[in-house]
Amino acid sequence: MKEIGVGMVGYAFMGRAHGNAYRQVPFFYPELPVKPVMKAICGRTKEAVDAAATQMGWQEAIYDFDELLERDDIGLIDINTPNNVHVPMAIKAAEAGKHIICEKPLAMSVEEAEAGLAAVQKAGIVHMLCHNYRRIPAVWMAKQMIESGVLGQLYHWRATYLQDWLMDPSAPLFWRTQKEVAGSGALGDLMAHSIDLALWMMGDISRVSAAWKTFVKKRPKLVSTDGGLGGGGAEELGDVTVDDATLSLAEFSNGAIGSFEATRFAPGHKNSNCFEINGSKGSIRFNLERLNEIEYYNAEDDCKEAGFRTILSSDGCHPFQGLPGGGPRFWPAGHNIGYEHTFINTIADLMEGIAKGVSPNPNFEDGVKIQKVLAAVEKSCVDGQWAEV
Ligand code: SOE
Repeated sequence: MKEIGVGMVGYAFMGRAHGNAYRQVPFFYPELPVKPVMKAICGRTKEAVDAAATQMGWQEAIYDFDELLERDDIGLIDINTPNNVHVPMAIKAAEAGKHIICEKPLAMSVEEAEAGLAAVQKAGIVHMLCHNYRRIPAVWMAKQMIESGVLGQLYHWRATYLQDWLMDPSAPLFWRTQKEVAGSGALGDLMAHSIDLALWMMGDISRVSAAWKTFVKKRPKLVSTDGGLGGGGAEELGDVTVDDATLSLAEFSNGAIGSFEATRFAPGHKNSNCFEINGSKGSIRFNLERLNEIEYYNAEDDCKEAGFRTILSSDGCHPFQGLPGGGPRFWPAGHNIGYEHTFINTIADLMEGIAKGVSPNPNFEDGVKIQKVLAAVEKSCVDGQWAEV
């Protein structure tokens, strides 16, 4: 088996999710043509990077991104930083000839996303954007059902992505509350995932009409610099410059219409990423909090027996769940998988892509399309009008 050295930037929540995936992928995907080797993790705060390297099993800790790029034994750069440095880092990595996986959203603007795409295309490297929810077996199956015509003509897309972790008004300002670092709030952080799934399953969006709200407009300035919600306690308040919640209507090019809701202010919803699709022949619906299941209604069923059925997508016949020679990839049917497997499946497809020299979906091209929808939603929120994508 060939190997590729990985250099990962960032060690917070997403860094942990990606780091775990690199560790696990050779175990669950023994057939991979290329195996990742966890060469180095990179960040600016020495103690934190050192601790992350030890905990996750990276061979080295590096404190300078340029040093990571100089390493000949590193062929893949994994970017888990705040959003404002995604593209600048991706451009540098591409110029250094490294393959790239980057956290979402790709960029701060459409222009920046296009510059990132131009750089990876010019360099001819493999690129991927981490929208891990595509690679949930149930979600991948939903896409296959649509492609095979099970739902018929598509009429409706309905997505809600609800969380509640930022509701406490004493939670301090940090990068996710600052437009110049995050680009936007619930819009780019949460709705970006729903937009990615919608574009993938329903096709292009032609126009949107949206509204957003910031409920807590001022927060304590952050004292600590741990990159998360730790710290706070400062007397001085600063402005929250992103949306706490965004809602949007959408028209798709295929004639379907849709709605999106993304919020960090829905008590009780920890990571409730749901969608429902209605077509001429039936409906499907998905809820991340029950990620092993997809619900399906067949409009052609006999009236007496018709109803939503719950399909447990954990058998060898379901996407990602079986080994090529037969048998379960993870666990036997019904021994369910979780959040971390979405990243393991993503990294496995990235390794296949690197072996073949093909950028897996979603990649920077998809990133540009998502960014165009994000920009249109933002424009509509500001102008109070429908916005063309
Ligand atoms: C935000 O809370 C967050 O961590 C997002 O940044 C991730 O993309 C999402 O998958 C889970 O929630």
